[in-house]
Amino acid sequence: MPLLEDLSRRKDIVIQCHDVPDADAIASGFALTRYMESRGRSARLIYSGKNRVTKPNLTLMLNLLDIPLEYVEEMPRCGLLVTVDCQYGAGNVRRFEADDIAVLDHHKPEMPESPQVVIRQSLGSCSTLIWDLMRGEGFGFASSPEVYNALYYGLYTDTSSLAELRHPLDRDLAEFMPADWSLIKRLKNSTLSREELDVVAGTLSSSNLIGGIGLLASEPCDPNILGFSSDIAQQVEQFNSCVVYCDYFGGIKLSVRSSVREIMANELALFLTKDVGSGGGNIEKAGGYISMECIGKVAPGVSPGDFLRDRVQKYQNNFDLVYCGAHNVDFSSFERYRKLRIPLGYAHTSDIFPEASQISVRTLEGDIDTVSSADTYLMIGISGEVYPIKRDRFESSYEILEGRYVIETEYMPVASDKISGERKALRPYARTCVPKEDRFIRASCLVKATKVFSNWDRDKYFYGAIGDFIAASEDDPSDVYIINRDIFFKTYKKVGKGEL
Ligand SMILES: [Mn+2]
Repeated sequence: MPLLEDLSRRKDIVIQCHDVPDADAIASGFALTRYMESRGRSARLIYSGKNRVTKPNLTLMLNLLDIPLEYVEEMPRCGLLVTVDCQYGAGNVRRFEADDIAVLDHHKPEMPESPQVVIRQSLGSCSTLIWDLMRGEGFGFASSPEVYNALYYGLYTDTSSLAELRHPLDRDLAEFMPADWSLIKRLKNSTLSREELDVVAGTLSSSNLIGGIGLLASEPCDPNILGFSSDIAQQVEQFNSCVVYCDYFGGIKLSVRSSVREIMANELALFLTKDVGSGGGNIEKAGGYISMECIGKVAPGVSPGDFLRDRVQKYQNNFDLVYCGAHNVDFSSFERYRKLRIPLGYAHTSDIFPEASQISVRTLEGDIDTVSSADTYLMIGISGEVYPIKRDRFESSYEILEGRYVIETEYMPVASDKISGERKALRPYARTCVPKEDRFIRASCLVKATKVFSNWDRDKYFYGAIGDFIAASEDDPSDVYIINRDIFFKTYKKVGKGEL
């Protein structure tokens, strides 16, 4: 039985937000109560802790959306306790005794997953998780726009005004249906109290410049306020990019901005949080979280501020830049590899949308923009990674196979028309192909992180970490690309001496 339906069959359901609830927690809990009502059940929505909700945008949210959030000191009668946007027993939520517990959250897991404990750390908000579950169980959002508006606002506030969307599902929620923009506008323009204005001022008055990156520490604050400080710091001429951070739930939260082609904010955020948290966003704006506990394992005794400063420094000292068509990498000196004949997917962009449509393909790695034409195909790799390829290059490199395309990936790519907004899943358009026998590349394992600027997209680059491979086709060394280490070993084989 699907999870929410299963939960809705319990008696005396109580849904608990974390202490000092934010818009994401409130939206998640509210949506869940409405789901229970849609199944003919009722649930109480509560929070506890030392402080009541006073933030102006939150009290307005509760009033405008008519959200029955109750402050409690003691647990009401409870058959099932569901914590949203937090985990049962964690430090940020009052612990109440309960026999039957469910957890729906998107923070760093602090408890084992189980059928009733769903923690999706890769999502930008808990609202995304709740929306995805409710949509999957047939909740009618169209007839309950207030539920969608709440979830939209939860996502909006947790991702610094949608600038730091991480997962394709976050983007899907943001575009699912039109939000009530006049409502969102009212809420978003009542977020800053005068105390918070002081926090912003304090942050901006203490900037450091490390190489070309501005590093600014903030007093603990709401992610939105952090994003706001970051937006201002980005305007500083000397900063190629900037990182603003503050203490946040047992770690630090980061907001990252970039103004130059050589640094993509999302990639910088991933680098800074690698192995110690999570990060993501788009090329200009991104965010992330670093857990204290993880720093303790990687660099015991180091403060989060020093840890971050060190990572920022490392980031700048440690990468090569390769511009396609204008590089001096000697690929002929690299080892020769053959692409294994593993079936891959491909689709004609002109099958999906009429020719010359501006399209955007949503994948786990982010959105890829291109224009549909009879000469542009999309390749779908073994891990569901997508990249555009020109028809002549495709025809010289791949053989078409008969039969249906079947591959399971964590998130199946979706293409949308950028003008009309129409969305189509790639799967029905995908066909199967295999690399031709005689396709060789020259490749080398990276000993230094490298950014490759391709001809496909002027604004983005492919980031290769140490251990990934840099490669070029033997007959066209100007076409340089990066291949993820795991994918490389699954799809390429070194050509032995006898085969040369
Ligand atoms: Mn949240």
